[in-house]
Order: sequence, then C-alpha cells, then structure tokens
Amino acid sequence: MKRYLIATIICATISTVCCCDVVKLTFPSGFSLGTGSAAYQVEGAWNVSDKGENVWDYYVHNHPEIIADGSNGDVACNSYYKYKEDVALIKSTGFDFYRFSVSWSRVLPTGFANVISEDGLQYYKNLTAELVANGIEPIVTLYHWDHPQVIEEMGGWTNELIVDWFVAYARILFEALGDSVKRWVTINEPDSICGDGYESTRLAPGKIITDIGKYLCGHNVIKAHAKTYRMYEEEFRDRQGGVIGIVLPVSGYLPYNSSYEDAADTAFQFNCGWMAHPLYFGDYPEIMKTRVALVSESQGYPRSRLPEFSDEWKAIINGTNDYLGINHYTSRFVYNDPDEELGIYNSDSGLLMTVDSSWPVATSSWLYVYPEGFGYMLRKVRDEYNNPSTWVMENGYSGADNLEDYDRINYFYEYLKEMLIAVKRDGCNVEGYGVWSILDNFEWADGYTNRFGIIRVEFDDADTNRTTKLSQAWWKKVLSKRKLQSVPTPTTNTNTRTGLPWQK
Ligand code: PNW
Repeated sequence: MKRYLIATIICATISTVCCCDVVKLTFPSGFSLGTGSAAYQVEGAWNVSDKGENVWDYYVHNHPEIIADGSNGDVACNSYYKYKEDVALIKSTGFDFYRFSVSWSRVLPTGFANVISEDGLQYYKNLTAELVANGIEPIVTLYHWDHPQVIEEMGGWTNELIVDWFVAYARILFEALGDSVKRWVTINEPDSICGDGYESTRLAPGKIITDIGKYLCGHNVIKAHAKTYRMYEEEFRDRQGGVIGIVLPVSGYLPYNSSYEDAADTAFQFNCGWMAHPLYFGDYPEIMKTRVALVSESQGYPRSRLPEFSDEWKAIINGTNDYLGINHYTSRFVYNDPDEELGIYNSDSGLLMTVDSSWPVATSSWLYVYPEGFGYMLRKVRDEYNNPSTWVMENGYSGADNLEDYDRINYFYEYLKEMLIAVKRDGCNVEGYGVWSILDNFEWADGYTNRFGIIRVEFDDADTNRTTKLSQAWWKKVLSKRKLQSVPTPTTNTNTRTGLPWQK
C-alpha cells in the first residue's frame, strides 16, 4: 500500500497521462488476455483410436522413475473427452483466447504425412469450433514437446530430416484449421526441448548427448520453424491471413551488480538470442558464436559445436517471426564465472547465476518470484529486436494443492503490474498475455506434484473433476473490468511456508 502511494505521488509529480494510466493498472484497449495448455499435459486418451506413440508416452511408460510421483499423462485432465467443459470454464472466466497444442502422433499415427487420423484431426476441429462458437480465439501450438516416437528413433530433433517431416505435419494443420486459427505457434520452448531433452533426462527423450545435442537440436528447430513459416507464406497466408511465431522461455537476466551488465546481456543472448537472433537477423548472436568456438577449441573439438547456417539458410531464416512469443516465470542474477580467470571453462556462456535470498519460491524448485525481472526482460526484448510484436504466452505460479491460492493471485498481480508499466510507460509492444494454466495438469518430470492451474483438477478420481480456485474468481473480475484488481486478504492462512509475499 505504501509503495502504491509513493508511486502515485511520483507519477502525479511527473504528471503524464501515460503514467497515470499505468497507476490505474488498466489494460490497453485491444490487449488480448487468454490462457493455455499443452496436449500431453491435459488431453489423456493416450492410446485411443489410431493415435501413435509419442516421446512422452514412451518416456513415462519406460522411465517412471524419472517422474517425481511416478505418474504419467495417460489420463491427465481427460481434456480429450472434457474439452467442452474446459471451453465453458474458459468462457465463464472471460478469457479472450485459448492456446492449445496439437499432438503430432494423434494427427499422424505413423509420424509421417502418409496416414492422417480422421479421429485425431476431428478432435482438434471440434475443439477449435467449440472455441469459435463461444467467442474465444483459438491459438494453436503445432509442437509442445511430444513428437512421434518413431521420429525419435531416427534421432528426433538431432536429425535434420525432421525439418521436412515437421513442415508436412504443419501443412495438414494449416489446411484443416487455418480458416479459424489466425495465430500459430510453431514450436514451444526450444531451449527446454533441446537443453533438457538432449543433454539431460529432465524432459523426453532424455538423451544425454553431452556438448553436442543441445545446439544440434536448436539448429534443426530453427530450420523447421523457418521452413514452416515460408510454407505458410507461400501456400496459406493469402487466403488465411494468419500470423506465425515461435515461443521462447525467457527469464529475466539481471546483472548481479553494475559491473556485470555484459554478463547479463550474454545470458540473454544464450537464452532468447539463440533462437530470436536468427529469426530476426539471420544468424546466431556474435557472442554465442565467439564463446562456443572458444570453449569448443579448449575442449579439443576441431570446430565449434555451434553449427553454422549456410548463406542460403540464413536467407530462409531471416525475418520469419511475425510476433515473438515468450514464456516468462522467473529471474536470475548473473555474474562471470571466476574460474575463467584461471583459464578454466565450465560452460559455454562463462556465467554463473543466482537468486536473491529474499525472493519467494513456488513449489517448482526453479520458480523464484521476482516481478521486476519481468519488466526488465520485456524492455530488453524491446531494445534487442526493434520492439517486436510480443505475446507473453505463459506466465504463472505453481503452488500447493489449495483452492485458496492467495500466493498465486499475488504473483499474477505483481507480474501483471510490471508488464503494464513496461507496456504503458516504456512502450514495450506487448499485445497479448496468457495465464499458465487454465487447469492443474501433468507438469512433466514433476508429475502432478506441482499445480499451475487457476482451476483444480482431481487427479485421484476417474472423473477428473474441475473446481475453480480463488485465482479463477480473481481473473474473472480482472477480465470483466480489464483492470488489475487488488489482492484479497486471506481469511485463514493455510499455507505454512515462509517467505510468501503476503507474509512479508
Ligand atoms: C513451460 N524456466 O516450461 C512449459 O511450456 C509448460 O509446458 C510448463 O508446464 C510450464 O512452463 C511450467 O513449468 C518452462 O526454468 C520450464 O524458467 C522452465 C522454465 C520456464 C518454462
């Protein structure tokens, strides 16, 4: 409250219309507010009809020990059967859009375009039609981590042939859904797929291809994205008129102190720049090229582990992002690894990261709450890519299994406030924002132990019943007023963890 008053006084002093608008915390007209999910996290129905096996089906069935509670997405939220109920909940909350992803092997059981599952495709047609009938804009992610297992058996994202297979898959969806879908996401979070799936066991396929896997995967992701973009441009754009973008996970990377400005920039380039720089400028960021070449040499590799794009590929890739999709949850302080002064290279970036001990943490071990980092990151994106059209596709908070989720509401309030300041005061071109997530769902390696939903799902019951949480009611008010609402005060504080925002 005190901070709020001070901000008001400062704004009154500066006295600009823009600043007062910021203090009012209203959303600009035309700003789109929605929510999202991913196929494997919510659909269930893993083997109905002729659906093929995907990497997540394979991974959880063969390596349940990797999932925190040994669970899987066989049933998840049952959204394959309950999509109408989901859409009704999205509508009653008042969201403008729903971003869902398509399961590649549900549509193409063999993994390839030779066999199209009528049932699989029908499901996505039904879901899209249901959204449109309810006045909710469908935003479709073509790929949210669940490629066909058969493709993984041929190397998955480390095999360049995946580029053409992906394009063929995308074409089928543009054809089937493109009359209604006007905003497409090609690939969700390459950083996660490539870093956690090909150099660690955290995500499927869980292959540890040390030093090499991540960049090779990333290289093919960029090519698949760009070729899909070009195909849409050539075959669909004129008649469908949609836009296409990639979604990157971008944390706030702040200098640990003022002497680490360059380090914070390097962290950003290794994260967002890795994918965004090629899409906006045709090639990897210079600092990545220099650093990976240097460290590769020190490791005895004959050439840099970061692959190079030919001139032909650079031309294909350059300018293939209509908007930048960003998933933002958390921040880090960045500083240079002191070992490098001794000539020891521990990482390609040469950086170390930490958090401030005052930052509250969600139930996801990596999710430290630092709202200011959100605004910092948005301003960095504005400056790096000529203020691109930006859509925050995911932002959210994992909490305990609790309907009175004050900590989640507090998170949304603080993060949205920073976003509105970045938009209204600082001119960041953010046009949309998506809550992660509409439902509690299968949180990958964390199984069902971390709940991100504004609606609770009863996973222990075959009916997978949905119950709205307090944060859903809060969102309903925000959406009807198009303005941030104050955070309710807890009547009883059932959460015993320390350091949560309202306990400070
Ligand atoms: C996203 N980070 O992953 C995914 O797109 C979702 O499927 C997932 O459920 C959600 O975030 C919550 O985890 C992320 O370390 C994983 O900053 C890690 C980070 C961000 C996003």
